[in-house]
Parts: sequence; structure tokens; C-alpha cells
Amino acid sequence: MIDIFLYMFRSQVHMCPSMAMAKQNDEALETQYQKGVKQLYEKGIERIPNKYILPVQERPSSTTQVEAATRENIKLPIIDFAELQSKNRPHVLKSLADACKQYGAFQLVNHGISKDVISGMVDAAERFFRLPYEERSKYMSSDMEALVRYGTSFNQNKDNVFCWRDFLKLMCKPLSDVLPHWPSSPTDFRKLAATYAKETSDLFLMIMEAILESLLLGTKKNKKAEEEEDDVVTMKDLRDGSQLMIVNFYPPCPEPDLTLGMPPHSDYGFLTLLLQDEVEGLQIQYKDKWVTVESIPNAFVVNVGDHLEIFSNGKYKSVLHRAKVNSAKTRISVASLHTVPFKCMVKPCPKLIDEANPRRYQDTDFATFLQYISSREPKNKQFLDSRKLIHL
Ligand SMILES: O=C(O)CCC(=O)C(=O)O
Repeated sequence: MIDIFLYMFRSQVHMCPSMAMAKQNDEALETQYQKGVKQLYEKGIERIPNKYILPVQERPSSTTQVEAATRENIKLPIIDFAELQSKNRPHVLKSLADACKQYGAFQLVNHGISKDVISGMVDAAERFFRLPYEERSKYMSSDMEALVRYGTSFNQNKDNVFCWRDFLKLMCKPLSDVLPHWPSSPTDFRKLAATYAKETSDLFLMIMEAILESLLLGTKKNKKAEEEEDDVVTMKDLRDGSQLMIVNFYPPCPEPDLTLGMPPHSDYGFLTLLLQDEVEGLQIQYKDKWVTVESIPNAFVVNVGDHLEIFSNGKYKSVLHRAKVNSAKTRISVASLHTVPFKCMVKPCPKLIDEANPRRYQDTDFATFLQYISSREPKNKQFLDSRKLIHL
């Protein structure tokens, strides 16, 4: 250890003035990047710093697949939630199952959350990001388990290349415990975001009931408690589970073809309810092509997460997705990630394992996921791959 310090000290002593200046400049730039992309955009930059430039093969423009997918007019399936409550339920359950198998995602319309609740959330988010940096930065933290975390990029402590987004993450449960920690400014932020969190949580539970039914697993309503034990994850676990809300802010980017707002990743939970404003940017991977997800006013993009892929023993697939940025408009999205309680193990459901479908994944929990992502740059579906017993 002493040797290392000696070496560092000597290398500083012997640094020529131009090297020392360059080092200072690098440090100043790093400090600037840590403050986020909104700050950078507001400086009026015309080129993006190297820190944000992806290797050629990872850039959104490096592929013609997107145009190909657009030409083929590939669209996410649309599930009408009101129809799910009608006599058409069996038919809609079949569409739901197909969407979760083939795309790992679907658009949900007529879900019952009012336009006012949705626009209230987006408006509160917009006003939060409009606050001076000093106010927003009160919530900056490198602790991945913090109840509230403001930050930039994906994991700003680890990312080699930064992505073009700032974010606010809010743990949502139990709501009455976490609420006093949420931003107190704008003054109505807590009220609007709490209403939105509560309503998305209720909706998540209703979608999960349908998903369990589509997997031919009953829900509590229609079966005995001991039978429910067998499913490993119960509706009670989901009700008592964790909810994380991520408010993403992507300011205009002068060179959107060189970077991404979010790199390709899958979400860890059972389901994510994603709300995008009218500016498109979300893309999902479908049959090795990147497909832009149309922005439907007031609809949710529902993503299957890694925990549901594990629980369904691979029957439903978590979706690989990314966010593109653009040079003209700020984009806001709100992702609400839902899963079982922090310490609860997620395992393949025994009823979905048999000779033809052997167990495909190891058990996992949320804590293992957090350890995994805090220790490296998250890429693609690497975490889920690390839990696989069988590689197909
Ligand atoms: O902004 C988007 O469309 C994607 C956001 C996302 O993937 C996330 O928050 O995990």
C-alpha cells in the first residue's frame, strides 16, 4: 500500500506543468459530467464530449435493422385492459400470453388510470427537472439502496461511457414511510407522484392476476392457500413487494447518433409499467431487430422483467430495450418497476417444470441483483444470463 502511495506521489512530483494542467482539466470535466446532461445541454454545446461517445458497433446508427423493422411495420401488441374484464377475458388472456412469449412487452390501453393522474405525474417530473441543480442535487447518492436517488447515466460510478440521461429514482413502499424522503420541491411533487405510484401498483397487481391466469396458475380468488404455496410466488408477495419508480429525463442531444439515453438492458422485476411522453425514443429488440415503440397517449408499455422470466421458467421472456435520444426535444419517461419483497427468493414455479421443461434458472433475489449491477457496467441481459442453468 505504502509503495502505491509513494508511486502516486512521485508521479505527481515529476509531472510536467502541461501534464498537471491536463490532469486538472480532466478532473474538472469529470466533475461536470457527474452533474448530468441537463447541465451540459444548457451550456449550448454543439458536439458531445468523448465521455458520451459509444464504440461504433454500439451506436444506435450502426445498424440498418431499425429501418428494416420500421419498413416491416412491426408494432407491439396492444392489450385492452377493459376487454380483459369482459366476457372476452379468455381471448385477451391468450393475446397477453402471446405478447409475453414473443415480445416480452405490450402496450396497455383502457387501464383505468385517469389522464389527470398521468399528466400530473409527467408535469411534476418536468417541474422537478426544471429546478436549479443545487435543489436537484440534494438527492444525489451513490448508495444503490437509497430511498431517493438523483443521478445521471446508468451507473455513474462505474460506466466507462456515460449515457445521455439524468434520473430520479424513488423507492415507493411502504409509501407512508418513504414519502417524507421524496423531494419536497415542487411543493405538489409528493402528492402527484404518490397518487401515480399507488395507482400503478394497483394496476400492476391486476395485470399480474391475469398473467398468472395466462400461465394456467390460479390466483388466490379461485384456489386454496396450500395450493398457492406451490406457486412459490403468491399474490401476497406481490402485494407486499417492492416498487421502484424511475423518472428519466433526456434533454436534446446535439449528436444523437453517437450515444444512447439508456443502453440495452432488461429490467430486474416481474413487470415494468413504462409511461413515455409524446416524444418517441424507446426501442425493444424483436427478432434481433431494434423496433421503435410508438408513443400512444396515456398508454403504458408493459415490459416483462427478469423475475417473471425466471418464475415462468423461460415461458415468458424479459425484453431487451434501450432509449434513443434526439436533437430537437426533451423526452421524459416514468418507469415503475414491480417485484416481490427485497429478501424474497424468485424461483421457477414448480408447476411450470417437467421433463419437457426442466428447470432453467437458479433462484435469485433482489439483493443479488443490486450487488451485481453495483459492481459492473450493466449490459444486455447479463444478469439473467448469470442465473441460467440451461443456455438455449
Ligand atoms: O425511457 C425509456 O423509454 C426507457 C426507460 C427504461 O428502460 C428504464 O427506466 O429502465
